Amino acid sequence: MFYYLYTLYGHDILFFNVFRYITFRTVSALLTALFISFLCGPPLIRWLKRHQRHGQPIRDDGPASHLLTKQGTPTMGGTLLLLGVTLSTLLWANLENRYIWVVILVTLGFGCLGAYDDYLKLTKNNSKGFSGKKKFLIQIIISAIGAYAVMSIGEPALSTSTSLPFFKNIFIDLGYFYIPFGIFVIVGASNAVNLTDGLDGLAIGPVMSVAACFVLISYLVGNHIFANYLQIAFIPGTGELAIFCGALIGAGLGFLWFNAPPALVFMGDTGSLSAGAALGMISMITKHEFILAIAGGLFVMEAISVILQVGYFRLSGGKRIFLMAPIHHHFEKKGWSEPTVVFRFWIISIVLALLALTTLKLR
Ligand code: 57M
Repeated sequence: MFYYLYTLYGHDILFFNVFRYITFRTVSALLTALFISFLCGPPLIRWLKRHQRHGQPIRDDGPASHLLTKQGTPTMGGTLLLLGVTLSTLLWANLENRYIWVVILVTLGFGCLGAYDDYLKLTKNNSKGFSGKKKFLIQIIISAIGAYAVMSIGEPALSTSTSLPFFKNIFIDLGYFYIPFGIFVIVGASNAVNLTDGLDGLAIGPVMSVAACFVLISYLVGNHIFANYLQIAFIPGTGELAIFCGALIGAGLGFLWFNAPPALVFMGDTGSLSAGAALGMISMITKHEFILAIAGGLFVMEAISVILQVGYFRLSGGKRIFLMAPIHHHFEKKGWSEPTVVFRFWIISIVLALLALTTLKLR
């Protein structure tokens, strides 16, 4: 919306020219989303607590400490995240940019799916929720639509391609395999964040570090001078995604204010599925899906720990590789306190985001 102040009145009112700059609008989107979270957080948490008699159902087979400390905590705090991201992006992004609408709609689609799952868990008061198969099918459908939209909007030359880190100007054209690839990226990112969200603040930290990484990547990929200098894909219009990423960081900081240990609210599948899908979508539009795997390496590590644990458990007739999966529970079982696990996983995430950014130069 503010972008229109520049296009409509920038010539007459000099100050409005500031709204043309992506950098200014990205920082403004971050601060706006943070403000929205602080404003709406307390009343939303009170409302969630009032309408969730028992709060998040806590499984009895998890770490014993969880049963003692987490009973009654409301979930679906992801609505706060989605409110901040969506409102702030609508205020600060150029709404004629179709990439912005694709990311917002896919994010909200996954958010609604997660909210329905959270609602079923609450009404049934068990951690089962929506049928896994149906949930997975809906995720595939939304992701396929998102991938197709990216194909249709994108530059024809690169619409079905992706880039490889460390290689200059090498693009792999996936043709129609781009859609299954997109489904894998978006559904994979969404569920990896979902699995990671098992300790206070654990998921939102890396979501913000990855979003910060993609603020820069979106800006560079959308700027032909920087893209040519770094010899990465130049994709006009992706710069606006920096504003969405800025809003995601701001809303994430606001959510973390209430999710910091001991959490007053959990994001729920409402937040974890949507945040992961958003990052997956942005990595596809900027043609840096493999960079997402590096910057989001913590999410990859968590998902792989589950795959290895479940696979080995089935193949070995009940033996385990980890004390408990996902891997954050393994360290809890080894005696690390919850904040210790969270802060150390954040450190890993920040290092991975910095490594991911270095690949832009190491080509
Ligand atoms: C997503 N959900 C948290 C909260 C959050 C196949 C198996 C690995 C699946 C996995 C699973 O159930 N994953 C679901 C993780 C849950 O958090 C809710 O879910 C939302 C995210 N989707 O927003 O609403 C619990 O996590 C804790 N929590 C916090 N603070 C937060 O800010 O403390 C969450 C957010 C909450 C709360 O206690 O209730 C979760 O952990 O379920 N299963 C598991 O992760 C389980 N692992 C497991 O079964 N391992 C087995 C095999 C099957 C791999 C093994 O290792 O042998 C663990 N989780 C639980 N109990 N709850 C361990 C058992």
